[in-house]
Amino acid sequence: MRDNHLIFLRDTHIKCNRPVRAALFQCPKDMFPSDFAWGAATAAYQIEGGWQTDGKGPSIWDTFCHEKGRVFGEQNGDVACNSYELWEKDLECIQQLGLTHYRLSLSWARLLPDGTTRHVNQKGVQYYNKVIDDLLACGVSPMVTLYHFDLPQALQDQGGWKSPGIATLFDSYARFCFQTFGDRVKLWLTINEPHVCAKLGHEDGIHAPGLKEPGIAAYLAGHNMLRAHAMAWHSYNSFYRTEQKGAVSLAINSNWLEPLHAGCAEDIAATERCRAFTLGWFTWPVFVTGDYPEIMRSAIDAQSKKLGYSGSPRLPSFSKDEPAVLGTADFFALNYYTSRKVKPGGGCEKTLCMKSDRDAEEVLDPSWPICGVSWLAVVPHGLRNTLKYIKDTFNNPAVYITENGFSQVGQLQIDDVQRSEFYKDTILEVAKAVQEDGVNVRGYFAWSLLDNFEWEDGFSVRFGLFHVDFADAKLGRTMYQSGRQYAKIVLKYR
Ligand code: GBH
Repeated sequence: MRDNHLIFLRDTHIKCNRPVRAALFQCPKDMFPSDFAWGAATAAYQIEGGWQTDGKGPSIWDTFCHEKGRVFGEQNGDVACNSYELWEKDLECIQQLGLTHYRLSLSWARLLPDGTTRHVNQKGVQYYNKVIDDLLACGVSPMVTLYHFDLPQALQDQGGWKSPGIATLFDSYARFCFQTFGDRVKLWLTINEPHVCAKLGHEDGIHAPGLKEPGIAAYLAGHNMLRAHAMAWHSYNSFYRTEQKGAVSLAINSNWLEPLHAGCAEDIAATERCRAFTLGWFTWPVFVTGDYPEIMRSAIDAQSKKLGYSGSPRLPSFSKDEPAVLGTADFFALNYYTSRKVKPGGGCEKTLCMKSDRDAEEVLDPSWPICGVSWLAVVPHGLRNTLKYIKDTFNNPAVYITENGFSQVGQLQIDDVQRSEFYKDTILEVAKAVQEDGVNVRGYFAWSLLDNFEWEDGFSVRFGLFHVDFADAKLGRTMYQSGRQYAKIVLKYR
């Protein structure tokens, strides 16, 4: 298989069947593989600021935030944590946590202001070179995401993710990054959460580019994201892998899903549909069949027929003349936050939309605590279940948990006891997945290193292991108690 030569992804030295105790710190030191990645994650638009500094081009998030009514309190990422200027402060935070890995994303428009390689912004290259070199000098390995929601506005003006040509433009950008940084970066993610980019950006309109074209645009955008990802993976495979010896994947977000009523056939079927339209949408093409899940396609086609839609199939097909999508991931990258119960719902909508195609509604279990933002029900065992599902469904891949976290809203609480407990509880579930379920988990990245710009919620939702004082021009970073807790965990198990 492709990944045989990826030494660091082999599972041969994972010790399994160690006793997993009831509390994390009672577990032996070798509960996790010795080369396990202990990290934290961020994304360019959420932390960098410097939105037009040193020749950076605008991205769709710059545009979106500058429109009225898009983001909580009309806030934006113009300055955010100012990591463009304060990177060394972030590095101090990383060192205080004792991390082995740091996940960051590159701003496409900072490197290529109009999105194309016709013009390279050397200041942008210098910035990321410094970040990467500083990390390596401190013994921290970078994991780099090429795209975390921030398309260059110049490319949106040409149709963005809805335009088929975006795939080759993304591929050129990816090659440029492999060429420029790949001597030092060994873990790559092409696109972060294509599901979120496609649906929130093109169906619901609550993320940039703010399109509300239900039932059509999200499927098209998602399709072009998969084509773009596949092209970039093949470029790496053909031109860079032998020399650079890294690994490339895409980050998949997924809730853990269960039928609302365990024995109810309708709820079970709704759960299957819901899974197909979320996790399945982007994993079946890459890991399973090279095409979308059959139940997704048949549901969409049936709904088109029922509502008298006569255009070309809303869910596109992959062309045999293009690089195959199947097999284009060297590992599985999972962003896990929460769980949902599922029942039928939405199928009676009278207009085309994903809700009616999917006919499955996600609801909360009242026993789950809601922590911070309303969507984040805290269900640590949902992570273990998801990991086991990934092992069983995708033929036991190497898995990195590329995001997982807990948010805070309202009154600032530096002694965030609940979040500290959350990290212990969740990482214990990861230990069980490794030891009791034999899942080949290779790393865990907390979201996030810093409080940052939380998209449509602006700065009102805080996910950081470090608090950032956005009211103060110095943007001081202060470690939360949960940061100290995570540092203790990393120190014991790294
Ligand atoms: C991640 O997405 C992002 O990758 C990251 O940038 C972000 O900061 C982090 O989560 C924390 O939110 O209001 O019911 O429509 C996680 C997936 C998808 C979870 C959108 C919240 C909105 C739920 N997110 N979802 S709803």
